[in-house]
This record gives sequence, structure tokens and C-alpha cells, in this order.
Amino acid sequence: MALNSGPSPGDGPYYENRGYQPENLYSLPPPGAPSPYAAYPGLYYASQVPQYGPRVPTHVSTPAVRLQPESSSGPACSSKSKKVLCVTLALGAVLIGAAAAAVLIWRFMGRECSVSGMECGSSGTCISPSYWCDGISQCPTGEDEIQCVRLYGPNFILQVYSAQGKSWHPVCQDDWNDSYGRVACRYIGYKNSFYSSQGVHDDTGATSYMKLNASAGSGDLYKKLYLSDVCPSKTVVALRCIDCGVSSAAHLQSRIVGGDAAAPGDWPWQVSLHVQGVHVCGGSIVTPEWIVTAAHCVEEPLSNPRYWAVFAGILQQSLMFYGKGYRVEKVISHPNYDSKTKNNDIALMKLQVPLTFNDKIRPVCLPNPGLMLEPTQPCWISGWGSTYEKGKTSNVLNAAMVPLIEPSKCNSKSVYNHLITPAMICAGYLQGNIDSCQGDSGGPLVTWKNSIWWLIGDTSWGSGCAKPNRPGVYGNMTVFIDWIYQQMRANS
Ligand code: 4AZ
Repeated sequence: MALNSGPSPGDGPYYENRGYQPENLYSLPPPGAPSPYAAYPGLYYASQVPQYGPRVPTHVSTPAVRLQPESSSGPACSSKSKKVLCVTLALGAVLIGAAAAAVLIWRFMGRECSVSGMECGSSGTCISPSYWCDGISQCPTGEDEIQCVRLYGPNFILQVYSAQGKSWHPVCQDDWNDSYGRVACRYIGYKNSFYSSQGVHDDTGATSYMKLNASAGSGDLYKKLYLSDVCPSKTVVALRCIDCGVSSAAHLQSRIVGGDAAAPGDWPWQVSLHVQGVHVCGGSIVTPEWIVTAAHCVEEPLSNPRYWAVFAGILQQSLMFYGKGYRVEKVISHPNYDSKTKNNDIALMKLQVPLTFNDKIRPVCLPNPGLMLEPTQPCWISGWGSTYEKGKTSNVLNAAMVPLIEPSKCNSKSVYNHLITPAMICAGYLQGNIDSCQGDSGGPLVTWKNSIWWLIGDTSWGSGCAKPNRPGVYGNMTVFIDWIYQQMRANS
């Protein structure tokens, strides 16, 4: 968390993921500069300096270097060496042509899939939408039957996708019980976790429901559900798979300049991710065994889980002892993470041993689709990052309130000039002063809604820290929700 040191020069926007990189992106800090990252100089200085150059529109082709032709093709290929050159060039042209044709065919087939059906993952197999979530697996690895249950909106309304109705419908509470709730949680991605299931008044305006026929089908929940226009109880299932988003933070109204020290239990989902005894990044607990962090924190060679130790429920770095902490079993980076643009900057860590929750260690809620946020929704960031640009990481956990910034504003010329993708979300103050900073990366951006704390983003990048017109940029969690649950299901 950072306090601005003064106005920035009129520099153009550029990616600066690690906050205390110097403004001159191509210069390195002096050798031996004090840094908690000194153990990883290559990682945190030289090799990771983001590349920024003028953006070239992709539809404008770069002029090819022209080979000056000799008078005509005949004499040009007359000598032996020239003949070899000609054959090589001709072969090259054929290969390029073949590659272009392959790309065109691949694109055409992709479009074909989106017209006549849905693609099974990225396998290239297309199936009709009416087979999607119909209780029978048609895709080679069953993708058509796995993303058919979701929790919707701030009240966790259980919805099931109907192949027949080709849309999502709430589940009618009639005949529903906790054991179906447990099954639904498992379908979503919560291995052995179930918190509550209750009937609530449906305020989603649904006109059709998924209704349970307990005697239908064998064990499969989907086969017991059918589309119905009536739900006699007029109540739908609100399902909580985990008791998430609870904190004892009671002093959130105090204005925090560059971050305020947190009290125990304020941000119980916040973890510190260590490599060889050094805090490197933050993360957020979402289940007893899953931590959300940023993909740029786990770039090679740190994608190896053996490097990492996870500290939960401790506010001071000085109380985290090397060798303690939770070991990591798996590190999973988003497959479409782009280290240059920081697009899709999200990763998951699976712990070897699940956390035991208490007042100081608790999960934050993953955002449900349909969770509507205000354009300038107040959010909170927390972490052990530097308290000023180019400073060292903090011993104590700090937190600050930062409002969301509308994408159009954040992408404007004077701010990040179109560097913000839909997988990113901006938060902070255009006047500067309060921001996340180096060492906060991977940590949470949360908001409070319906008396629950929701994970809205993971700290990703920004140009410096707390500078005017350079707010913090966060991974946009709602965009990653399907991917997160998919990983939780596949790696349980
Ligand atoms: C970092 O390197 C970092 N001011 C995090 C956030 C911001 C800049 C850098 C945003 O961890």
C-alpha cells in the first residue's frame, strides 16, 4: 500500500507490474540495491521489466524487405548458387502459403462450431447446444455436462442450465434438501464443502424453474431436474457451499492514507506467499485448500510449488518463520496469461494440507455472476507491499479503501490508454495518494455487499505507486470464475 511522494512527470502510460521499477524501464537498479527480492535478482529486475513500445495496429502489415529483382526471372536463376536460392525461396513461399491455408481452415472450422453448435473445451469437437447439460455426456471429456450448475447473484441462488430451455433457471425449493445441496456444491467445484441450503423468495423474476423429481433418474442430480413453469412453494434454493466473506473489520470508515495497519481478523482471507523465507506476493483464501493469487507471481521458475510457503492468520512478517507455513501441492497459472500485457493475471495454489478456519483464517467469497457492482463501488485492498514507491515491503499488514474506476475512464488517453482489457479492473484515485504497490501483487481487492465480503480482483499491476492518473490494476475476478471452479473440480 503506498502513499504518493509527488506528482508524476508527463510520462506516457506503460506496464509496470512491479511497482518499484524505475520510470526508465530499460535501466536496472544499482547492483546490491537493498531489496527483499535480492534472492531473485533475475526475476525481479532484469528479466521482468515489462516491454512497452508503440502499439502497432495488427491490420497494418509491416512492409516486407524487398529483394531487388534482377532484370527478369530467367537470368536471375541462371547461375548454380542463384538456382539454390530460387529453389529455397520457392519452397519458403509454398510453406508460408500452406501455413496461411491451415490458419484459414482452422478459423473457418471454429466459426462453423459457433454457428452449428458448441465446442467441447478446446478440443475442436462441436456438439449441438441441445446436448449441453442434458445429463448425457457427449464431449470426449464430458465438458458438456460440467458447467451446468452455478450460484447466481448476491443471494447465492442456485441455477441449473436447461438444455431444453437453453438458459439458466433457478431451482425450485420443493422437495429439495441438504443432501442435494451437497451434490450441487460438488458439481460446482467444492470438494467436500457445504454450508447451507435454504428456500428464499425468488426475486430474479424467473418464469420457469428447474424442479426436482426425486424418484427420477438414478444418482445423477441433473436427471432428476426438469423444466417447469410452476414452483408451488414460490421459493427457490439459495445455496452456500462455504461460510465465506465474514470478517471482524469494524473500522472501515476511517480514511486511510497509503494504508492503515490491519487488526487481527479484519482481512482473514489474506495470505503471505513466501519463497525461501521472503514475502514475495499476497494471495486470498477461497477454500480450505485453494489460494487465489496473480499469475505474474508464479512465473518460471516459481511455478514449481516447492518454492512456496503460505502464511495465514499472521499480521506481521517478523512472526512468519521460515520452514513453518503451509506447503503448496500445485501451482496453476491461467493458460491465457500474457506476461507482457498482464492479461489474465491469475493463478491458483492448492495447499498440501487444508487450512483450519478460525477468526483469523477464513475464506473470502468468489463473486457470483449477477453480482452487480456500482461503477465506483468502494473496495478494499490489503497487503504487505511497500508503503511508498521503491520502498521495501511492510512488516505489518496494511489495508486501504479504493473505489472502482470505470473501464472507459481507466482506458482513457490520460490514464492507461487502452491497456486495460476486460480481464482487468481498475481501482484507486486519479489524484493519486492511495494505491497498492510492490509486494501487494496477488493479494485481494474485495468489496462488501449484502453483508458479505467478495473477492473482486487480485492485485496485478500499475505504473508506479499512488501516482496521479496511474491507479492500480487488478485481475477482474468475475471473468475468471468459470476457470477457477473448473480447476477446483479437475484438481480435487
Ligand atoms: C507490484 O509490483 C505492484 N500501483 C502492485 C501494484 C501496483 C504496482 C506494482 C499498482 O506488486
